[in-house]
Amino acid sequence: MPVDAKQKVSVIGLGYIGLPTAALIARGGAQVVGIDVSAHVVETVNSGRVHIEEVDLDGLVQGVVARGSLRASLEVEESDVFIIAVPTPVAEDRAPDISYVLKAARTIAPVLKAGDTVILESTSPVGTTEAMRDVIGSIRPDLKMPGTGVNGGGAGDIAIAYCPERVLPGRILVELIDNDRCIGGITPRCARKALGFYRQFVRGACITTTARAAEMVKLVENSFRDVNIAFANELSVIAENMDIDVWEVIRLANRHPRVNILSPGPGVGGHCIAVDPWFIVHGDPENARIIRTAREVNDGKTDYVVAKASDMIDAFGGEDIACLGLAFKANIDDFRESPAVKVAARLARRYGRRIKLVEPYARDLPMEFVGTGAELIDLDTALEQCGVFIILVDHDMFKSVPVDERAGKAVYDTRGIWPDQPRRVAQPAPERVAL
Ligand code: SAJ
Repeated sequence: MPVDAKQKVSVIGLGYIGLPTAALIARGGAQVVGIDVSAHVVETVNSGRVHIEEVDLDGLVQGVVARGSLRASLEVEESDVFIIAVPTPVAEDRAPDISYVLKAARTIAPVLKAGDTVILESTSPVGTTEAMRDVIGSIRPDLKMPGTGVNGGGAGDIAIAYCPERVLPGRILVELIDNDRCIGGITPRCARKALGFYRQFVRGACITTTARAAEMVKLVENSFRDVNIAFANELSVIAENMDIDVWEVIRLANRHPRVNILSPGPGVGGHCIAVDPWFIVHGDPENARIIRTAREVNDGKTDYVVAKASDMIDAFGGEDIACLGLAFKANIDDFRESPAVKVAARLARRYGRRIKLVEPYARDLPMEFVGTGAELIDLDTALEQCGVFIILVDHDMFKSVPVDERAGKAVYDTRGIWPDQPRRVAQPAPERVAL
């Protein structure tokens, strides 16, 4: 979709959201500068390459850099629109860390001019966009800030808004264009200004609200999913204790027209769903009871899987163990915050070289396994060599193994991908007869 070619857009932070966003806007026709603190990232992008894995991103970046519509820099410069897409991690005590957002605000403040638009996209605790406005206002007393009367206030000389990304890793370039966007202004006028910008390249509906509501919307979306996965994970433990197949129960319950239970697994991974609920808990610890418990249930599921997998491994003596999958979810090569890595690494520390890792998306042995004796092998070798299978990720390649190829294997299946696997019972060790 065409973007006003006279417009200059700066994207602060060239990560998983910033770089695809910058490249898409550049493809639309605007002049885009990507700002990053890493010289390596800046050099990589300026040479038309990418430092992150995302479907089709490499070709897109190569094209827009070659055409001169995207370049990267360590230094901010004057622009018409500034998009901030920097990390907002949680600290050890689960408190959100918005220091990168405030640092980005301090960095752009000196180059802002009346008429500019500043949009925060990073997942942020409620109130962060206003905090960013106050930081900018304190550095630029000559600019009226929208909203509260900072530097004269009123409508403000610049527009400040919050617009969360909600794209799914692996589909980022598609979803950046097709998904609906929720655009929260510090004032309604700020929201309208940001809306005009997004409408140039977003096909989905763009809906305006306040900055605080938009901040909460993002946190609520990911908490909704975390709570619902926790429900499925809790069911899976209860069903296992009752010797019932949880997958069958969920399949049948979901035939109810208004029930839609998600899938259990070895825990929740990735850098969003397992993190963002803590922003709400931190904002209102007394009342965010279900949200906190869901986090605990999902993290607890990982410990539970380690214990159950260990029981099975112990029951099958000296056999080699295949851990199927390390990615944080199916069919992607992203291992960040992966419960599969956590489970397999703990098993590797306990069982050493008996642990074989099968991950078609990994080129090398991930760091967590160095020195454990565990090794990366392919699926065929695992099927020949291993007697015990711990299924951690539902990659299509694993799902398609026919039942005769896995006959006789002992399987602990956290994703329910081999429902027809015959149960293998461990033989008790033969009693020694005293001579
Ligand atoms: N998972 C389950 N059971 C399920 C669904 C997921 O155990 O039924 C697990 C996955 O295996 C994975 C984790 O949850 O470990 C997260 O996977 P996901 O596919 O639900 O989500 P992400 O982290 O890839 O992307 C999410 C998306 N949020 C929602 O679906 C509400 C995405 O739209 C957001 O933009 C993204 O987080 C983000 O950046 O916040």
